[in-house]
Amino acid sequence: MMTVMVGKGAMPEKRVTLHEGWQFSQVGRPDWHTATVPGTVHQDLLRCGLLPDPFFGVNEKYIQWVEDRDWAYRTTFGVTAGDLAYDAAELEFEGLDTYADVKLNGESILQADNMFVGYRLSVKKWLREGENTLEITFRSPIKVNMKQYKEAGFSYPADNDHREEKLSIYARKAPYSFGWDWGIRMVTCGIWRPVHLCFRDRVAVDDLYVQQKELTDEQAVLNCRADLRCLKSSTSPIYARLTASLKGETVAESRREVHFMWDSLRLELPLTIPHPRRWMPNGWGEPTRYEVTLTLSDDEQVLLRTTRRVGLRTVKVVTEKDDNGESFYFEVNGIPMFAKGANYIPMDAMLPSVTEERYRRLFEDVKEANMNMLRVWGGGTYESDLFYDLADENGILVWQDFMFACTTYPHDENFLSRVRAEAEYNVRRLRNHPSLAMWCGNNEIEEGIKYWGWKGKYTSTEFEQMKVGYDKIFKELLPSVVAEYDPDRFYVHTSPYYANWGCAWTMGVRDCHNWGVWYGRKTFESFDEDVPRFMSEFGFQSFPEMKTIRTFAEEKDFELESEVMNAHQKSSIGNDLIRKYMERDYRVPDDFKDFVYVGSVLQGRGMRHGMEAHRRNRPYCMGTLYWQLNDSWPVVSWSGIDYYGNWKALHYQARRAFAPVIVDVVQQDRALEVWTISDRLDDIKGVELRLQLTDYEGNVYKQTSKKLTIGANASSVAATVDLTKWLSKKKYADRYVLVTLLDAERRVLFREPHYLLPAKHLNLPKTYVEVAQQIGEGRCELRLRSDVLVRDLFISTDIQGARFSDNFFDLLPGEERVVVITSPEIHADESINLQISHLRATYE
Ligand code: NHV
Repeated sequence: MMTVMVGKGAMPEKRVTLHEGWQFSQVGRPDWHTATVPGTVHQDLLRCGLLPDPFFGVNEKYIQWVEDRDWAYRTTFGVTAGDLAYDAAELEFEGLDTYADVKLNGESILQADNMFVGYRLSVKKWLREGENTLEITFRSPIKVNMKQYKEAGFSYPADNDHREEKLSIYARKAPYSFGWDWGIRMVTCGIWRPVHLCFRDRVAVDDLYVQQKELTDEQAVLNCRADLRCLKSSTSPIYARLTASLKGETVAESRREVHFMWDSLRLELPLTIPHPRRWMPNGWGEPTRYEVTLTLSDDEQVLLRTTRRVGLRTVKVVTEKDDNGESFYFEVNGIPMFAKGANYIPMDAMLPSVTEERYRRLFEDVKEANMNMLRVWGGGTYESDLFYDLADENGILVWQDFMFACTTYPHDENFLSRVRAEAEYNVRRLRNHPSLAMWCGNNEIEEGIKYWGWKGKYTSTEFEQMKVGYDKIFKELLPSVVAEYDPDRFYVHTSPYYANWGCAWTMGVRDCHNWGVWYGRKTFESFDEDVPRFMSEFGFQSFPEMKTIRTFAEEKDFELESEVMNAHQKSSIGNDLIRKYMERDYRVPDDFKDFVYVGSVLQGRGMRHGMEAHRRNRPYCMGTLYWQLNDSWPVVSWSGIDYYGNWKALHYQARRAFAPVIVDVVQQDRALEVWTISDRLDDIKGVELRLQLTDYEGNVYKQTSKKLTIGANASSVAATVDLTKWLSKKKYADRYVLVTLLDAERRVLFREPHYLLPAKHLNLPKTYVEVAQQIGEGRCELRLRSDVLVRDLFISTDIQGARFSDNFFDLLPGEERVVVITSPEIHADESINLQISHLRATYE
C-alpha cells in the first residue's frame, strides 16, 4: 500500500544507477544468464562462456551469428514510498545500442533507434512501491535494416561494411562495428552506457550551457543558460545561484529568483570573471578550468546542484584565400597554433569495456607525445563525457566529426529525424568543453562522391539522389543544428575539404588526407613535396609487436600470410605494401619476428619524415594528424599505439617530431639544410647548434657549431653544410652527422644522428648491447651501453602494456642511456625477461 505524504517539503534530488541484477537471454530461448550493465551482448556471452574469445585466431568468424539474433535484458529494482513522494521520477538512458524496445512493469515506454542519443523518460506513473521490472529487447540491426535494404533496390557504397548486404548505413550505430580496414566485425547490442533513475522535486535542469561572450585580460563575460523544467507549479519562488570558482575559491557569482508559471523556463544568468586565466593547449601552458555551478533551492533547502568545468579560451579556425589556395589553421587565444596529433578511433570493439584507467592512459600517451589535438574520426562514436573531460584536463583540442564515414547515407524523413536528434543531443552535450575546437560533418564522403568511382557504379538517378542526400545532411541539417546550439563553433561539411592526394594542385586548399604514401605507393620523401595546408590524415601500416601478436596467434601461425595473421590484417594490399616499402630502405629479414620489428621501424621513421616536413613548412602548413592513434583490437594497422597500450616505434617518433623544439635535417644529395622548428611562445636565446661528422665508434672527423636564437612559434634554416667539403660519397655508408642542440644552460634540447644513406646501404657495425637491470616495485631501470652505434634499438618485455620511458632510439657509441620500464606487474624480487632488437641484428 502506497503512503502519500501530505504537505511535505521539497526534497533534494536523488539519483540511483540501475546497473544491478541484470540478466540476458536470446529471444525465444528459455535460459537467462547474468548480464553486466553497461555492456554489450558480446561481453555477456563471453563471460558466460557462450562465445569464444573473438580476438583470438580466426574466431571472428565464429561470433557472427550474434548479430542475427534478438536479445532480451531484464532487471528488477526497488522503489520506496519516499521515492514516489517526489514530484517526478525520470529514467535516463545515456545510450542504448541500438533498436531497443523498453518496457517498465510491462508497459511499453520507449522504442529506441539511435545508439548516439540518450533518452530521458518521465516514468512516475508506471512505478510502484516495492519491486519494479525493467525489460529491454534489442532487435537485431540486421533484421531491422534488411527490410530497408531490400526495398532500396541498390546497395550503398559502404565498402568497409564486411557483409554482403550493406546495412550499416541504415542504422545510427557506430559504423566501425560492421567492420573496417583495421576492425573486427562485431555488430554489438546492449545497454552500452549508464542508466539512472532520478527522483526530483519541483524542478529539473535539462541543460546548462555556458557561453563565453567576451574574453580579455581584464575579464571574461559568460552567459549561462539553464533550461529548467517545472515539475510542480507552486507560488513560492525558486532561488538560482550561479558561481564560478577556481581551485575552490569563488571568483564570480550571480543570483536570481525564479517564479515558475510554465512547464519550462529558460534561465539566463551572466557571470563576469575578473582577470581570467586562460585555458592553454598542451605545450603552451596550463589548461586552467573554472567550475561553474548552478544551485537551485527553495525556501528550505538545496533542491539540486549541477556543475560544468569550463575553460576560457578563444579558438578560431582561420580559412583565408591566398595565392596558393586557402589556408586552414587554428588560432588559439589569438596565436596561430601548429596542430600536432592523431586521428582517434574507438578504443575497443566492445566499447563498454573501456575503463576510466584506459582512457586516462591514452590521454597520457597523447600528452607525452607532445600532441595538442585529436580528431575523433567519423566512423566511430561521439565519445564519452570522460573522454572530453580528459581532453580538457590535458590541453588536447578535439576536432569532432559527426559519425558518418566513407559512404553515402539514406535521406528519407525518418533517417533525417534520427540524425537531427543525434546532432542536437551531442552538440548540446559537448559544447561546454574548452577542448572542442570544431565540428566536421563527415569523413571522406565528398571525396568518395568525387573520386571513388561511385558515379560509374550507380544509375544516374541513384547517384543524383546520393548527392541530394549529401547536401541535405551535411550542408543543411548539421550546420543548422550547430548554428542553433553551438553558434560560436566552426563547422565544415567534410574532411578533406577539397585537397586530394591524387590531384597535386588541389593540395593548396585547406585540409588534406594524403594517402599518396601507402595507397599511392609514393616514397616517404614525397612528403617533402606534397605539403598541404593542414594534414588531417596520413598513415602507414605496421604489425603490433610480438607480445601482442602472441595474444591471438601461436608459433605455428607466425607467417605473414597464415590464416590467423590474415584474419588480423584487414587491408588486402597491406602486407605487400609493407614489404615494398621495406625493400626500398631496409634489408628485408626472412624471419617473421625480425620482419615485424623492422616493419615498426619503417613505419615510425617514414611517418616522422612527414611530420617533420609538415612542421618545417609552417606557416604554409599548420597541422599534422597521423592516421591512426590507436586500435580497437589486436590487429595489423596504421596505429601508433596497439590495443594493449604498447607504443609502436611510430608513437615514439611522433613524440620526437612533435617536441616543442626540434632540429630537422633535409638532405639534397651532397648538401644538408638544417632547420630549427619551435612551437614555444618565447624566443630561445643563446642556443648552440652543433653538427659532427662521426663514425660508428664515435670518432669525430669534422664539426661545425653555431650560436643562434630560435624564434618563437616558427621554423627557419639555421645552417647549411656542403658535404663535398666533409667527405666523399663513398664514405656515406660509414659516417653519420650527429646533430646536437644545446640551450644557454648547456642542456640538450635535441641530439640525434642524421644518416646520409638509407639504412640498407649503411655499413652498420655488429655489436653487443650491455644491459644492467635495477628492479624495484612497479619499476625497472635499465642502463644500456655499446661501444659502437646501435640503430633503432627496441627493448621488449613479456609484460603486457608495460610503459617505457623511451624506446626505438639510436644508442650512441660509448654513451650510457637509462630507460625506465613501469608496470604494476614488475616486482622488486623478480628479474624481468628482456629482448633487445636492433637493425644490425636482423641480418648477417
Ligand atoms: O585505410 C586507412 C584509413 C581508414 O581506416 C579510414 O577510413 O578515413 N583511410 C584511408 C583513407 N582514409 C582513411 C583514404 N583512402 C583512400 C582514398 C582514395 C583511394 C584509396 C584509398 C580513414
